[in-house]
Amino acid sequence: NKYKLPSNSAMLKKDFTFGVATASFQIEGGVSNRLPCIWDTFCATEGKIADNSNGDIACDHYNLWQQDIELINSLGVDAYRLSISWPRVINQDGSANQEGINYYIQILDALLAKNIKPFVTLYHWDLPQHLEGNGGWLNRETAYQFKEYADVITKAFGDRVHSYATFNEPFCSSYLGYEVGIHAPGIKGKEFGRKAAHHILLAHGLAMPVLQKNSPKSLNGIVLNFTPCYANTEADQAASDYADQYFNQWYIKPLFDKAYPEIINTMPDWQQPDIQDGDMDIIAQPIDFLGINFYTRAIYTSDEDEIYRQLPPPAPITDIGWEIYPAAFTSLLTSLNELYELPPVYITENGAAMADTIEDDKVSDFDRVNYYQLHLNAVNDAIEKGVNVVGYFAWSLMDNFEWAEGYLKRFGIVYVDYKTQKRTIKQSGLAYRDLISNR
Ligand code: GBH
Repeated sequence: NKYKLPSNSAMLKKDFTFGVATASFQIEGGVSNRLPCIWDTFCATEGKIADNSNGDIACDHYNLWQQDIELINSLGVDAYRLSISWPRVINQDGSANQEGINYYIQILDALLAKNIKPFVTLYHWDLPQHLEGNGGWLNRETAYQFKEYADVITKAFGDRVHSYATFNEPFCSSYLGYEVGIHAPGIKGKEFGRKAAHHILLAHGLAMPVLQKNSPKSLNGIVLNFTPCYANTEADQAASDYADQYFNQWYIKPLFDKAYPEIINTMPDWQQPDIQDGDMDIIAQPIDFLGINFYTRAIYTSDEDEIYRQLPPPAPITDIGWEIYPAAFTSLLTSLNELYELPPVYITENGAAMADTIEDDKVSDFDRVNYYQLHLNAVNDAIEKGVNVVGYFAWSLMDNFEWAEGYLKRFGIVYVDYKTQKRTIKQSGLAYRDLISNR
């Protein structure tokens, strides 16, 4: 129940950042103090969430934030990654909601008082519902609304924030939300995913100069998720490459190369994003850091209709069915490092849904401890191979609302009893605390 890294590991040096991460909709609750968002609506739609739950209370972090910051502090982390609920801080007319802004300022000040660096994500999927009413991310105008929101927030927060990320995982918002519809707003159709993705990337590019101007001292960038693509046979390699372009490179290539992957040229008109003159230059703004979220890999085979088809993940898998394959983490980092001129990299999320055994006041999660050990090693290997990884955040600080899985899947290094809202640090959390304090 201890994490071990080589004693000369760069991850054990003072300037490497260890943190924990959460997202607003997944932990806050406090629903009556904000405008509705697309996840409220999605949860209210029968059959969308595995346990028919919603985010009305979640971890009640809206009320329990002080004790949660004590908890974060007790883990000894250097940094805390949180997200801002757009519908809590901006009114329907676009003006600032001072009550919502003050809520976050209290949190930021409490973190700073404990020497914990705030890493703030502006968009972790909770789009204000009224903007979805105007087309959401299918409407180019939403990108300009996001820029305004970024302007209000960065002015209000002043110099409190160590790092801003514009978006968390544009892949999830666009593909899962607007193409396969298993996430809010639940829109389905191959004609929508790429269009939504383009407007999200445009919003990122429009907001970057605003962040740099209003918050010049913070590290400003974006968080992307990657699910590296594999093939079992030579014959399946082309299908796997296509999937990689479609699911992974689509979101990073425009940031560095001002272009979407080659496969865009083979896609029919009705699937094409609406790219206007200058858009690709706007998207490719310089970023101070790149956030990378990694959980698993995926194996593809060729398919006549869809070009690629994902094969069922082989064992070992986590509670949510994702394969445990840490070698993909190392090769992802080294391959991105070869493909692009990367700024410093933060691992902004990594973690696992695993079963917990609760006995008295002890929560045992040996499989999660093992997952973290394997993936910390994988990051260390990438650093040894020359990738400039400067920080690592565990997903997640505590069990929370796991999107379409509701409260059934637990990713926390802290256990949450949803009846009492009691938090108990799991074995995996205690091991994380020890790793950090023994540096
Ligand atoms: C993150 O998304 C989110 O940022 C966070 O809010 C969330 O709680 C956390 O992960 C856990 O889900 O079908 O085997 O190919 C991660 C999203 C996870 C999407 C892996 C693609 C592929 C699984 N990605 N998934 S597989």
